[in-house]
Amino acid sequence: MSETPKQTRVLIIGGGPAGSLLALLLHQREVESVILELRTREHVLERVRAGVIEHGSAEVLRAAGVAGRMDSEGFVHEGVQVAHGEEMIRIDFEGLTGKHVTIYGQTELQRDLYGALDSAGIQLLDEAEGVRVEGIEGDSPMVTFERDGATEQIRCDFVAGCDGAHGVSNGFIPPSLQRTFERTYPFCWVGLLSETPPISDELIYARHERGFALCSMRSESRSRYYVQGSADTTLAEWPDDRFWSELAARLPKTSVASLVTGPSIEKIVTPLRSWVSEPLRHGRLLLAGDTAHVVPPTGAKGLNLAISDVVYLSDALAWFYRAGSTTGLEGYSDRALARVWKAVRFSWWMTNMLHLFPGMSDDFERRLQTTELDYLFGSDNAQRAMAENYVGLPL
Ligand code: RFL
Ligand code: PHB
Repeated sequence: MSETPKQTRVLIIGGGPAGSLLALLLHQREVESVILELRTREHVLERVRAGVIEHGSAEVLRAAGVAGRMDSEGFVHEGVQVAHGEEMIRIDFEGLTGKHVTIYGQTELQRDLYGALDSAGIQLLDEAEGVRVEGIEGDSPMVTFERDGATEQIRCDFVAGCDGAHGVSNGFIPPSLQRTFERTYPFCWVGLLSETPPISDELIYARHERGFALCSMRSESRSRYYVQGSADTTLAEWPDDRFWSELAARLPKTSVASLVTGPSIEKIVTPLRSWVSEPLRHGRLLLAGDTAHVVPPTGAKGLNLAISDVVYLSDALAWFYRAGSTTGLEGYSDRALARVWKAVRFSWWMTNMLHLFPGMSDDFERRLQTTELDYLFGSDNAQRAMAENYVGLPL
């Protein structure tokens, strides 16, 4: 294990995409940082998560020097398919917005980020447990944690909380100064990864009377699929056979003809919720990514918000170190939240339009849902609005 430094400028809690990219962006601006990660590197690199990189996020990764593999191995997608029963339309991102998205697994991106941290000599202390902070209301917070059986301390100028939805940083803001907003959706997603060629060249988002389904991919020979399940479902209820037949039942017959099934190599159940905690700053503590906001995966926005947060945060910190100005830091929370809420809205819209809501016996709500799709299918303007949000609003 590498030796723990006694102090640093920015102490980053969490070595996921938000924390790793923040450290790189700061390094480019000559601001030193240290990352504390709870898990082992191997564990972080094994997590299968996001797949869609927005147009602007890809540009950020290029400017940070970590896009080499993404550009050579990722897939440029100029549109997505939206299905409703047997009907299917294409949302033409490139034609409607002049932009596209890149399909590149978060697992691969995380590998690239760790490689870049190592090349830059940025310290990532993994297996750091029990992290706690003191003095965030003053000028030099102290961070204490346990590592390799010893209690360690690092003094810093700022603490960046990037420890994801199950982290602790968000809890360092006094509850009386925090406001949280939450919507839990009454269903979850069952996800399956398989060593099979993707069903189509583009992602398919499907609404069906049996529930939502999504077809995505990781490579020419690896596919990622999701189906909506009940809120309390467990993996035990989803043997591969059931998953494949349920997926096939929810897709248009023309697509099912190209579905290649095979054994799963990974399977998850993930709940769907929207959750935002405001503000993103308290004294010298700054929050970024899933620790401050979670969106349902339907809009493919979580990773992209982690990226935009750390772009804004690295700007604010660089400004502080370059010019001694706290203006950027003071404006960070509002600037980041303005973009976060637009992604919350889009993810909520996609989720509402495409899922079967168990309580939706109400004919009025059902009609509105199908009318929303009908409108999207028939209106260039509605398609443009979806495309604009999907490829990512400007940073
Ligand atoms: P992460 O990735 O959870 O990383 C946080 C890191 O902090 C560590 N940690 C701690 N470290 C120190 N001390 C503690 N006390 C700690 N507690 C936790 C963790 O071990 C971890 O390494 O959060 P970050 O960096 O904010 O990144 C957020 C993204 O990972 C997340 O938003 C996306 O994966 C969401 N997401 C998607 N986002 C997209 O933009 N496009 C997609 O297509 C997309 N698909 C998805 C998704 C998330 C999914 N799941 C599983 C929730 C699909 C799914 C199924
Ligand atoms: C994925 O490929 O895992 C994926 C793609 C699009 C989403 C969510 C997940 O909206």
